[in-house]
Amino acid sequence: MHVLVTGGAGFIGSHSVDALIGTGARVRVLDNFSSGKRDNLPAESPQLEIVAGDIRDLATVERCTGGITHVLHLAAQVSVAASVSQPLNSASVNVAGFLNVLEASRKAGVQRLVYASSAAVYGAPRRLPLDEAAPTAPLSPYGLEKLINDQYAELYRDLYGQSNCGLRYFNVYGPRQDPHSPYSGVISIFAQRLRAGAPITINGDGQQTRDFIFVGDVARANVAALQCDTPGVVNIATGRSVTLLDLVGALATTTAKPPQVEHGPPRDGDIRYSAADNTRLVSDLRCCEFVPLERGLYALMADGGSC
Ligand code: UD2
Repeated sequence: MHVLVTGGAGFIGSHSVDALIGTGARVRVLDNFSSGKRDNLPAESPQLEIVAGDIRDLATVERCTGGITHVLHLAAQVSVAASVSQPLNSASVNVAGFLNVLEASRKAGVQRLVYASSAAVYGAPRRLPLDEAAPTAPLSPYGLEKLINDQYAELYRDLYGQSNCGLRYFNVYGPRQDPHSPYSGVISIFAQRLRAGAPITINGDGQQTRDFIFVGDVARANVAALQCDTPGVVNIATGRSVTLLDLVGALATTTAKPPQVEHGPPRDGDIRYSAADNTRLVSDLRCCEFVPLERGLYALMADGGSC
């Protein structure tokens, strides 16, 4: 495979690049380094080429798809909050930029396109667990943009027979997730505060549930999705949800001192319970083993360790 990874210097992107290089693939990263970091990528690899550029520029994307067999499209405006405060900018990256990648991939005759969708397309679940046929009702421009991606991808399958697949990531955690960014997940925030010996704040009673998946598992799923021809959308989750209190308990086993826990008010618009049906991930992408939460947290707290 000769794979173009857009957003390859980011959190999920850089782990996917590592996994792809591990399979022997050649990789071309396209990243504008707005949130991605050069340091996330291997210092030197004959298999790796890095292009600094923006997916909003069609000519750049077209140049980058030259000679490419597979595309993993992860570049995005990933902040839900920023999608609310700056919807035009968000759509320019997440809709127009996505379309550039879709169209350039089609014109270049790329064999397979895999792109990042999101559990945000489901909004507040009406029934659990969420399978891919669950009703979609995004609560933010970000969620809507990802849903539009799914619809465009389906249209390109129908119109042009393009082989593509959208991955609906649930709560991804692991090394290289930036705890300071506005879209930081709760685990990266808690890990950073525990390392600093600072208290952690649980929003509400801590009984809310999430499906936390280790980034190494996500990278493996990305590679598996590139290597098969499964169409449509696939939930990327472990199939096991835990409460926030359970999460704190698991984190406590990785630290010498018990964490100081404070409770704040529930977060506005917070989803109470989330749980994923990952049957398609297991049966179609054949990803059936997931790093247990305790082990993933240990790797994270050991700073940058892998599982
Ligand atoms: C994800 C998105 C969020 C929004 C939501 C829609 C991320 C990081 N967050 O939120 O922007 O799209 O999905 O479904 O992608 N929490 C604490 N203390 C903290 C931080 C968080 O208690 O310091 C709680 C938070 O209130 C929530 C849980 O931890 O109940 C998980 O929060 P999250 O932001 O990691 O993920 P999620 O799924 O709520």
